Amino acid sequence: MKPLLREQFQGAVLGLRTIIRGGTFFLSLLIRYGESIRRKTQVFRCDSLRAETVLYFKNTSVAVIGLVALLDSVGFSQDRAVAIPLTDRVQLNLVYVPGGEFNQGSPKTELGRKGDESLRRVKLTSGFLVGKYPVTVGEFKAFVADTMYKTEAEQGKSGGFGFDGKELAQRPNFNWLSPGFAITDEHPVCLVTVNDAMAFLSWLNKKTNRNFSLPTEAQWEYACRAGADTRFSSGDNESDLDNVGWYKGNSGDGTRPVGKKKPNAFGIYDMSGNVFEWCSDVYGDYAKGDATDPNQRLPNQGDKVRNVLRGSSWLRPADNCRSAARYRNDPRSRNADNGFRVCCLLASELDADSFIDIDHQKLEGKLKPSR
Ligand SMILES: [Ca+2]
Repeated sequence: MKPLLREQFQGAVLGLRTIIRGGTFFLSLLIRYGESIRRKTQVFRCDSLRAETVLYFKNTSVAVIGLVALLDSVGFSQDRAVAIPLTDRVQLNLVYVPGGEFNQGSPKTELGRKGDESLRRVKLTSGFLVGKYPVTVGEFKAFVADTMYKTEAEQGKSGGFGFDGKELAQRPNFNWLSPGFAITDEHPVCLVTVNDAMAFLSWLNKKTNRNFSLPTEAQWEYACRAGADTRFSSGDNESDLDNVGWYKGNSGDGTRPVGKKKPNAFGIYDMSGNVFEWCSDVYGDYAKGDATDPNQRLPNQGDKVRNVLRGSSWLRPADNCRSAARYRNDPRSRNADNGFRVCCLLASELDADSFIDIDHQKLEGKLKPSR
């Protein structure tokens, strides 16, 4: 879908590798040169000069080794991007997110905070791959072309909730192909229900022999924050949100093509705003205390079963786009600001490597740079 981006990415990795190799070569020269000076100074028995020279080269070597390691680690994390071909033109881009711990929810002092965001420490024991973007119209088209799938908004007679120029309203002709505003293949798919998302995921799993799912609410927030405890992944202010997300304040009347704002620290785009994203959890209060790999299966007592939606949308104000903000809806609801993002839990880092090797090979064969 984005061959140019892919080439830029490969170019960056190649550049980094060249720097690392060049740095290593330079280091070996330094060591050899240092050795010859050391020998010479020994000959002249200039002990203090010798000691200084040795110290200098020792420190330089440590600095260069550190720099090489740093560059290498950057190259390593960049390598953790995966692209899976869906057709000969369309690819699904994924980012590797390592397991870890984070503070889910928001502190009581956070501006715009709601009562259902109680702070807790969450541990995610496994790394996972997550969509670099929300699933796009182009990617959803690939699925529909293969399966002739009809979304829930297309199945009945009442249609979905599209944008009527003022607000979301239900009309028979509103569906993922006609949400009430202009879209291209690069826009996030919207007007999809949980069942629609699950149908896409089961097609993807058959196609790739993997185990894709919707992210859990905790995986989603961890991936969204990318290490940031601020209101948005990019900072605390509305201007920070403007850098990373499409919301009511900057989007106009509709979704926007994915990947046009800045990514977060994990390299993931459009988490805040653009479309809400379905999560696998049923909405309910967070359980008290710390949690490991939480995935809520039961609603609060007396509540209907509703699925969690995260990230908010083009239709909502900044507060709703905070990383901790939670929303929920009937899993069958079909709105022009609801979409989803894929997730694939990995058993180990090794699993990520096998994924990357295989899919890069597939990619080389199937996606020609000329396209
Ligand atoms: Ca989003």
